[in-house]
Amino acid sequence: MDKFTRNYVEKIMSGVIARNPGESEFHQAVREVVESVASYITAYPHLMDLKIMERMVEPERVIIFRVPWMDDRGEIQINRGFRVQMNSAIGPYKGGIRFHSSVNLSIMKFLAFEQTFKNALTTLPMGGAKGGSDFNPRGKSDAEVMRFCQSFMTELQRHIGQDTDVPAGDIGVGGREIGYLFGQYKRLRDEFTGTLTGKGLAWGGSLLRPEATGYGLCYFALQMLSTKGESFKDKTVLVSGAGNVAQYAAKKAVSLGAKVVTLSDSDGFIHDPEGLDEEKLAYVFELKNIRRGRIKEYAEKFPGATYYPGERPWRIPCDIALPCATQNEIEKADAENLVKGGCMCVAEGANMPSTPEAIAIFLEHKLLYSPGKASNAGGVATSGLEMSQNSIRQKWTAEEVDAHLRRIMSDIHAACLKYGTQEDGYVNYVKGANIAGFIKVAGAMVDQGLV
Ligand code: NDP
Ligand code: 2IT
Repeated sequence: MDKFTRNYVEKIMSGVIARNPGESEFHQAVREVVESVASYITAYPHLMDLKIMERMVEPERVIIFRVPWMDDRGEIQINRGFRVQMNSAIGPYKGGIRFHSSVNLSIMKFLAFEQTFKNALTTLPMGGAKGGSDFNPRGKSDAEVMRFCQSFMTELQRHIGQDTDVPAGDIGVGGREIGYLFGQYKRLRDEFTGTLTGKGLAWGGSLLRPEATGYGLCYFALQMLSTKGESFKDKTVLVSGAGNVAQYAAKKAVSLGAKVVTLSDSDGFIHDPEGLDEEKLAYVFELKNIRRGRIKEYAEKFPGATYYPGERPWRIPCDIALPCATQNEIEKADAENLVKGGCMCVAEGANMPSTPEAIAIFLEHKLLYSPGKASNAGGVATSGLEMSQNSIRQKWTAEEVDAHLRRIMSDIHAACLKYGTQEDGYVNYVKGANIAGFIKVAGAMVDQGLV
């Protein structure tokens, strides 16, 4: 990077840090994108004159609201709700809702910022947004979750709509929560529209939306592996998380011939050296989705597996790592362990699971490494397909949706190769994804004038 471009990066970053003090996750996400696209921007000075990057880092709208609700004991609880509408240059705002005790404005902004570029990569017309609450669903009854969702939607409904902003799930928000949110939206607005995605199959949902992020991740990783003549066959795979993305990533990896040996949650991880099979996967689906249990129960059920409390999976030797839990779950020492353990490919299912120091290790050792905004885009892409089906009031078959998903993941991979292939042939997927996403959004912003 030349001096002029380096100065440009630091000028943008000092502005972002001054205007968003203490929001470290947001700073981290912005820096990664700005460092990737700065050389492109300084080569096209009109993008500097139009202050495209300065506009991209300022959300179009941020909504913060009180969410009061009553728990099962009759005690009043107050949570904070968020919706960050980051960028609508290429379509209505689109992005998930996260319910987790760690949710704050920094996390909402980083996710909405990432979403903007991810959605651009999907080839579909969707802007970027994210929402959520510091509500912790763990240990709550169905009735408490329902009352919380109804209160959350009572405020959110005035800011969303099928042509305005279309939320979906994320951590802590799955089919149950989308159901309660949709029911309240429909009641308040008296309209049955595709304003939320991830809906149930009987009421507007798309086949394969639950599977889409994990399946799409494996389709993308397969494309990465095939650049080296490799596949999932007989590979040892580490998966982190045990939720929606992790479950379907593990399922697809197993069906492609891999041996998946770990899963995790925020309390620890399980290592099953024999690998998950159909029976074990079915147990995990029942444990997590029906009983809402903890992953340590896996090791009680299958004695060949060991539970490691308070640890992450990354020190287990592997060929492929699929982080599918949360942001910054792979730190520098974890990345070093992965390299030491023989890992050749890290494909992110979660959003920003690797710290900048970890990414530097992957790039230095020339691993196949893809950022979440490229490799986990299958989820939001299939949300886009759900919106299409809602608009034309039709329902596609699983085969049709899967064919779209495969094509989209392959197009995203091609875009990464186009903008990320270095002179020595190494593909920097971070750079590729960021530049490809940026070009689309920036072009639309230029066309639409100063708005
Ligand atoms: P789920 O709520 O279904 O599962 C989340 C999993 O991650 C759980 O096992 C959870 O464990 C674990 N986890 C959450 N927070 C932490 C934490 N702070 N530290 C360690 N583990 C944690 O969420 P999803 O599977 O939907 O989401 C997982 C990741 O994928 C997130 O980064 C999300 O943003 C991303 N993503 C999701 C998409 C989707 O379609 N759902 C699409 C694209 C990306 P515990 O039960 O202990 O909290
Ligand atoms: O991070 C993500 O892409 C999601 N949580 C899915 C968003 C969506 O609108 O389907």
